[in-house]
Amino acid sequence: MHPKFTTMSKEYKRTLITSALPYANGPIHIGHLAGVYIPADIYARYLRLKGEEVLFIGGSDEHGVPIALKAKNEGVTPQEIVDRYHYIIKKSFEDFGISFDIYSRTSSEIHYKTASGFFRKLYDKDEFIEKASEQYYDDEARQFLADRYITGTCPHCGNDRAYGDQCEACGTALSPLELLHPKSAISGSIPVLKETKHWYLPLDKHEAWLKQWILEDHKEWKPNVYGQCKSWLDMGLQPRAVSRDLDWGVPVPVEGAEGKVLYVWFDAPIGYISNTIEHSPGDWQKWWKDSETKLVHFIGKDNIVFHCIVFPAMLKADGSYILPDNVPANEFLNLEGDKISTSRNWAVWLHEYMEDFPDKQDVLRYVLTANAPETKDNDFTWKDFQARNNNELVAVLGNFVNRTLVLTQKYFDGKVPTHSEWTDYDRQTLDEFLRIKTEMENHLDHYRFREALKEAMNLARIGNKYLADTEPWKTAKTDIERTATILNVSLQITAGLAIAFEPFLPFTSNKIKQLINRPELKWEQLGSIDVLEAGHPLNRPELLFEKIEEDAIEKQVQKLLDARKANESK
Ligand code: B3M
Ligand code: ZN
Repeated sequence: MHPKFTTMSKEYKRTLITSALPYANGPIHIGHLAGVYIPADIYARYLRLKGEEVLFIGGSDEHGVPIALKAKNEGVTPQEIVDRYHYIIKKSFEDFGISFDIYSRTSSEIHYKTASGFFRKLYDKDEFIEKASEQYYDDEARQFLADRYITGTCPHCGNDRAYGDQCEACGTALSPLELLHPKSAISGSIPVLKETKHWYLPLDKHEAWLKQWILEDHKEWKPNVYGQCKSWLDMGLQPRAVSRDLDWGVPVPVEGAEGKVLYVWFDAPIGYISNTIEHSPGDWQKWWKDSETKLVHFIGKDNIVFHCIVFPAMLKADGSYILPDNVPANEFLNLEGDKISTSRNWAVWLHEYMEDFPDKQDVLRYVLTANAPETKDNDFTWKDFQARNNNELVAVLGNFVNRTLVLTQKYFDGKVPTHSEWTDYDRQTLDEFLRIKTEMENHLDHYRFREALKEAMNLARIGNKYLADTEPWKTAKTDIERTATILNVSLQITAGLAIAFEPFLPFTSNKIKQLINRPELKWEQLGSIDVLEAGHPLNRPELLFEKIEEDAIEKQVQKLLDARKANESK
């Protein structure tokens, strides 16, 4: 069993859910979906189903050096790059039913205004320190070079294509000054050191309250999140630069700061606020400035420090904002035993999945949740995808719903039959049915989505076992009243499945609701034994899922092998 969280969390009135803003410099893949967007969507759907007040924020992160660099390499403007990917990403989220209340972007006017105003308030409150330092400058291109714009030889392994921030051959984090034989990635010239001024957020000044807030007051955070925060805090926090010399981003709103923009990690989280303002210009403040709002950030593990330490410090420095109640970050999803990598094209891209498996969004949603990297890195394999589809979705969930509806069609003309007295076994089944709701709530409330999904699937298993044990196709020959009771129970369970699966498999849930002719169902009705009243007409049965054959899987595996080969020959 799961230990009960020593949760300090209080009663809230509403929930603001944010999900990491993906960089708009490429399409998105299953790793993004599994790590961030599916969990956030499950949570948002669950709370809405309970009738709670929820706002679910998403958007594209459109600044930063990689985007500027990609634009330079392609000879287009950064805006063209982000325009290209923003819409592809947005479409993928729509395709997979990620139910954002708004999906906007950080190149929007409102975001520039919000981020700029945020900086300016902190600047006016003297929350930054100004520091001059020497940084590499490209005399030919006449600009300062971001770390990524400088290449050179790694002092540790001798790789001559190391970047100013990292050597990808040996994985060492570097600073540009450590590189041997530095070269500008823009003009190819040798950069010179030149003085430049930047603004820093003095995280060291925030250390004491952050320690109290996280290490003492939020012991209930996931161990992976808590542990990472603790190790940062134990090392001691340093001031962090929040501006950069770059020509793509939100300009630093201070006189004499020409050519400087806000660091992407400063403006991106403010994007959550900008998108809220864009969505509810009249009452956005209740989402961000009312202590009765529960703020939850869904992110991947590489974003933990920014959401648990840096952004809260920014919010605290402003003084008028709430802080997150939880940051249920996930670990990483691997693909067929290897780290997912955009540059090596080792990924399952969502837009390609949609082409290869149209109308099977829920299958992917199911597999990615059943196998979510909640507590450790996990692996996606096509074999597992096929097995879960065939052995669980088809054989358990689909099979139960279909048998129930077909039998009702056959013996009761597609109308919910009246039940007579329940047997002990019926009661036992209905008790188990009722228990599912409590179990699921306990898991969902604590961000354990795989466990919650397991319980939903258990409900379908309970249904299947009930049909197998009571054999209504046999009783139909001798005792039609008993058959009516069995199918009534099975139909109530079917309605329960439509509710239980809604957060996870929204397309399938809608299909079940359509089949049972009950488009509106609420979380409260899960476990109820009279959701479908006697005589209620059902629609014609249809299959919920279909088997995925060997050749479809082989094609996907081959696609990956081809990508690997293409990459090796590069
Ligand atoms: N774009 C990093 C990422 O996609 C970054 C997240 C921003 S959340 C404010 O991993
Ligand atoms: Zn190296």
